[in-house]
Amino acid sequence: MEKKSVSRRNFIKKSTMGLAASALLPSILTGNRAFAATDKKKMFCYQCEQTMGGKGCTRIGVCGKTPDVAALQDFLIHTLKGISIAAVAARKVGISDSETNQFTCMAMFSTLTNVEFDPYRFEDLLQESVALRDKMIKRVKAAGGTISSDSDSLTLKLKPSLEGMIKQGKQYGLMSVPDIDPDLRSLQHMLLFGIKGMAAYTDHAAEHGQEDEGNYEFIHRGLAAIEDRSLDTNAYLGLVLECGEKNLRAMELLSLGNSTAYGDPVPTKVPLGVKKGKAILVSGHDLIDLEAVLKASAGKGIYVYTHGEMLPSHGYPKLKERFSHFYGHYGTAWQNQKKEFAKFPGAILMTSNCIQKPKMTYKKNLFTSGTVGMPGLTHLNKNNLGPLIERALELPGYPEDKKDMEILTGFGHKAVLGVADKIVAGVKDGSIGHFFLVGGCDGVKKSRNYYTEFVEKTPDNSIILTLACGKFKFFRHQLGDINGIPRLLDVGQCNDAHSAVQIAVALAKAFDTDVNGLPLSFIISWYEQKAVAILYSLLHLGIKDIHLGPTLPAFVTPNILNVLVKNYNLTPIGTAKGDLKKILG
Ligand code: FSO
Ligand code: SF4
Repeated sequence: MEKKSVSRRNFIKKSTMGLAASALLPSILTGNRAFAATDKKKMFCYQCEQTMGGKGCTRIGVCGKTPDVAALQDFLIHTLKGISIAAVAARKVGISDSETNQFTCMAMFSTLTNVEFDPYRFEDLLQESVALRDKMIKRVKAAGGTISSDSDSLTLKLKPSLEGMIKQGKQYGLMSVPDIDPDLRSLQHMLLFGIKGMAAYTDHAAEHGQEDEGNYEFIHRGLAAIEDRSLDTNAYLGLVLECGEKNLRAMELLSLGNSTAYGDPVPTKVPLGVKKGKAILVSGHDLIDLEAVLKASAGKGIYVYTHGEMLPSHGYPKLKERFSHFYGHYGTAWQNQKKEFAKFPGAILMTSNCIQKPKMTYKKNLFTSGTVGMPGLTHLNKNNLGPLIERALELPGYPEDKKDMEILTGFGHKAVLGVADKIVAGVKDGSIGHFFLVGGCDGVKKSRNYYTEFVEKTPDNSIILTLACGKFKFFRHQLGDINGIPRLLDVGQCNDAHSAVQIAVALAKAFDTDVNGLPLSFIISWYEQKAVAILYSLLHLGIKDIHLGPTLPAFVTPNILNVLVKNYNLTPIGTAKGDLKKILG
């Protein structure tokens, strides 16, 4: 494979140049004028759990995505299918292009829920996408290869204006292929959303220089397959499971990147209180950007706090040891940011999803980096954090120390397996009766309180592994310990599902069984497409009896759900009490 030629960080967003993008938007981008009054369905998106009415967002996204941005995202995905068809042909003649591979992942990532809301960013991505496609087609032809597909994703030309691209993009909505069998469409969308999640992890891992040609090959083959009208349901089911397999590898690479850079996570106490002084809050998943913030803010009287999915970063020894101003954790999960960011007395950096449209009260304090973006916010990169630091110094910070409890994080697979003998002995002598993995995403719905209640009701002789932002439903709970092992173990971010799998596989080995033979239950909460990819990884591993909630994906038809129920006994969550009774007998 060719060496990396570009970094996604080289891409300068228009908002980076100091333009408040929202102020520049023509009315077509901010109002409803782009669409005929009779057109009630201005968009269609059902990729996440909070989709309107459990069916689909058709007028505006519950997440705030506008019909214009939805059209641009759909259009971008379509052009990426063109790149993918060309990339599949290119590999047949020995060409794999690093720039195209990385671009595909970064562009896919920008279409995940709560990532990129800036239409101008999609204009740039579309132009880059079509340029890369054309370059790839030329290279295939020059190498004697052939591209036989008749998909217009290979030939379409972009309209010259953003307004034109929005209109053009309307043709490529999720429901745009007429007369397609609903089960086939369901599987195509399952594949698309899984690839989106996998692409996000692949993009993060590539930042660390951790890449695998096999994953890029799959992403292109999978996206190209969605344009292939000859495939049947079995072929798509196979690709969905392969997506799960490749996603495990993507998460492994990210885990490797993080621990190579910052050490293997170790159990670490994280204060929930605050220190007197100026303050910066870092949210999202990107540890490289967090490190850059720590470097840029050192020696300036600023304390750095984590928010949301950034909590497990405290467990990485090389971050904790090097930066004494890396203090504690503030707030909970993404859906509470409007309330929590408004009260934070410092500057805030969002390094990945999930961003929400900011309130005026804290808009000037909020910055974005990486793939995430929002019109009107200043986008930064790790080499240019000046505006974040300046804003933190302008804002009051905390006037005095305030104590609160401490919580524990840093229970990656190496830390947990370091006490494997104690765990095995505990299971053998009956002091540990069951393991639960209660993890995944948090979200707005009240029905997510199931996860809090579930954890509260688990028996005292059970261990709870948790990961991702779903942990904020119970992260302050004091569950005690079993023979010195805390009952609540924070394995990490959503991508650390890889670590949880390592723990499960090692325990299965110790007990001479498989993961399904362990006293281990998976209680998963999903929200966006990374969680979708993780679910496929668990299915690929053959894990059965997964309890999934708070609702099932709208993009899975009853027939496809039946297949998952029949083969994996995938179960929607019921009541905490009822499910626990069923599980424990
Ligand atoms: Fe949460 Fe958002 Fe980590 Fe997701 S912050 S919901 S699965 O983006 O990535 O768990
Ligand atoms: Fe609706 Fe979710 Fe799509 Fe946003 S990402 S438009 S909330 S389905």
